[in-house]
This record gives sequence, structure tokens and C-alpha cells, in this order.
Amino acid sequence: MTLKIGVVGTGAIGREHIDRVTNKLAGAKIVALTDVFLDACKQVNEQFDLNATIYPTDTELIASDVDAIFVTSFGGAHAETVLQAVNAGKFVFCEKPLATTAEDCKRIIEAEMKHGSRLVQVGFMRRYDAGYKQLKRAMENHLIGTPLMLKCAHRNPTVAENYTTDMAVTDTLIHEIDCLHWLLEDDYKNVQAYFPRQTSHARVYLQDPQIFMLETKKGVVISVEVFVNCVYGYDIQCEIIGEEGIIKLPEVPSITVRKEEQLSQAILNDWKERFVAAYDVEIQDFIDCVRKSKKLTGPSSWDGYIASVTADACVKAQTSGQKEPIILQDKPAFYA
Ligand code: NAI
Ligand code: ISE
Repeated sequence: MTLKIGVVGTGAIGREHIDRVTNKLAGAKIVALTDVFLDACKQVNEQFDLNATIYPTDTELIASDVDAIFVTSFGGAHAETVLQAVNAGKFVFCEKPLATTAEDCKRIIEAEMKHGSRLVQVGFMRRYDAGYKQLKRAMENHLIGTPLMLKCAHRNPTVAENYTTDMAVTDTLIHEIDCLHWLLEDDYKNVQAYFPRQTSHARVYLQDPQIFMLETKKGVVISVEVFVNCVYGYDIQCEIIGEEGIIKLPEVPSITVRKEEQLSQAILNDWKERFVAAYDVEIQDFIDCVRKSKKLTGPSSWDGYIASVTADACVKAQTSGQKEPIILQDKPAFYA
């Protein structure tokens, strides 16, 4: 059976996912669209030759005969759409963040538990990236013994004018928040934020770069540099230092050039290119799980909740300058 997908939010990443489902992946079809700007849906229908039904609201789209919903709208709108879809018993792939408050994440968790099986996957695509998967395997095989410290960086060449200091957490650091606790199989305990000297490439109201020091329950100390006007490229770094050795996220493969007395390698400029393969694998995995077993295995609503609670503490740490505790509820057996 071909999975019938409805998309809520036909902006940048919505279109990326529509393109991959339509032109690259197998087993699914985009049959329904909605957006607060309905013209955007018309454009998408034409651009990808979809002939999808355009619904004026997410409520009507969810009530149609779609099997699954992609939630790719603005982050603040995710929770209400996801809740409606879960209450209707529909599968959901929700781009990060699952919701912008921990309370809303809890409402989604409660609705999903009431339904009785997992319906929601959150778009933390790094778990599907080949390099991060190698790190995960190395950790599972205890290649470097007990992990002690992590040094990570999330660098963008530049960001849009509406990017604010807290978005360094809610838009950017959120990816590290998810994938680092997954790599370590450990929960966060506290976080402190540091503001180094500001780059002259950032707008005056944006603190850039920022450094977050996270401590886990097992005592691992993690530093993540978020530097979103680094100018030189899109660069993701992750190094895990253990008792027996060090492992590092591989660089994106690229030819080395020897020319004019220089030895060089290209650095990517765009997050879409850096994680293109991970998005493909992530969405194919969602489609396959729903079609073949109706059992989702990707990042869950609980992972969305962890990210939300941790992000709240990170944002608080930005203004307090203090170590802020990260306090999670006990994990329900449902998400074990
Ligand atoms: P965008 O602004 O390009 O697109 C969002 C679309 O949603 C717009 O067309 C807007 O009109 C529509 N929209 C807003 N509120 C709506 C509502 N209540 N109902 C229906 N449509 C609504 O934003 P972008 O970059 O596509 O981001 C969308 C989401 O995807 C965000 O949550 C963002 O954080 C996430 N994202 C995830 C990435 C990843 O690497 N996993 C990368 C980029 C974005
Ligand atoms: C963007 O919203 C994303 O989610 C990308 O994955 C991230 O790397 C980028 O920094 C964000 O702006």
C-alpha cells in the first residue's frame, strides 16, 4: 500500500521533504497540503506536479483519508497540529521542535499513551547521519571506554535577520541537545552558558558566538560552541574523549586540491547539503515503519520532551549566567 501523506506547512523544509517523497523515496505519495498561505500550496502543487488536495486548515487535512501527516510549519504551531493528529490516530512526522514548551510536549505524550502505541516521530535527523551512526556504534562497542568529555561545534556561515539570541538554543543547539544524549545514553543534569567576545559579523542584538557547558548525570562534561556568523561555511564538529581514546565525527568527504602552493579541501555552506542523506534515510525509515509494521523506531515524543526541557534550561542559562538544573520527569515505560 502506498502511504498517503498530508503536509502542514509548505515552506523551506516542507518543500524539501515533499521533493524527496515525490522524486527520491519509495512507498509514499503527497496527497494533501495546507499552509496559512494557501498560495504556497498552489505553488507546491505546480512545482512538484502533485495534484494534491489543498485544505484550508490542518483540522480538515487531518480529517481527510491521509495515513500520515508531515508537520513542517513554524515551530510555535507544531503542538496543536500534532495533538489533533494523534487524537485522530494518525501517524505524524514532526519537524523539530515537537513543541515550544515542555507542557505541550507532555500533552502530546499523554495523548500518544492514551492511543496506546507510538504515532509520532520527531525530525532529529542527525541520528540518521552516517557519521553520527559510526560514533553511536563506537560508543555501543565501548571503543574508547568510558566517555569523559565532548567538544562540539555548530557553525553556520550566516543567519537570517530575524534570528535572535535564544534561537541559538531553540533553532540550532537543539540538534546537539538531541543527538548527544542519544550518543551517550545519559541524561543531562545542568547547563551554563558563556558569551565570548561578539563577532563583528553578527547583528548588534545577536550574541554570537555562544558556548554551552552541559553536564550529564554520569558526570560527562560537554562543551558546544554555537557560532552562526562564522562566515567560512556550515561546519558541524563532535569529538568524544574517553578513557581509552578519542573518536571524532568524520569530515564531509571532498577531494583534496593541490594548487598554487596550497593543499585544500572544500567546506560545505548549507545545512541542507550537509544532511541531505540523513533526511532521505530518516523519511524513508518513517515511511517504511508505518507501512510495514506500524511501529515507529525514530526519535520519539519523549525525545521531543527531553529537548524542550533542556532547551528551556539553556535559554534560562543565557540570561542568568548561572548553572541551571535540567530536571526531567521519570521516563514512562511506554517509551522504553
Ligand atoms: P518556513 O518559514 O520556510 O516554512 C514554514 C511554513 O509553515 C510557511 O510556509 C508558513 O506559512 C507555514 N505555517 C506557519 N504556521 C502555520 C500554521 N499554523 N499552519 C499551517 N502552516 C503554517 O520554515 P522552515 O525553515 O521550513 O522550518 C519549518 C520547521 O522545520 C521549523 O520548525 C524548523 O525548526 C524546522 N526545520 C528543521 C530542520 C532540520 O534540519 N531538521 C531544518 C530547517 C527547518
Ligand atoms: C536550521 O533550522 C536547522 O534545523 C539546521 O539543521 C541547523 O543546522 C541550522 O543551524 C538551523 O538554522
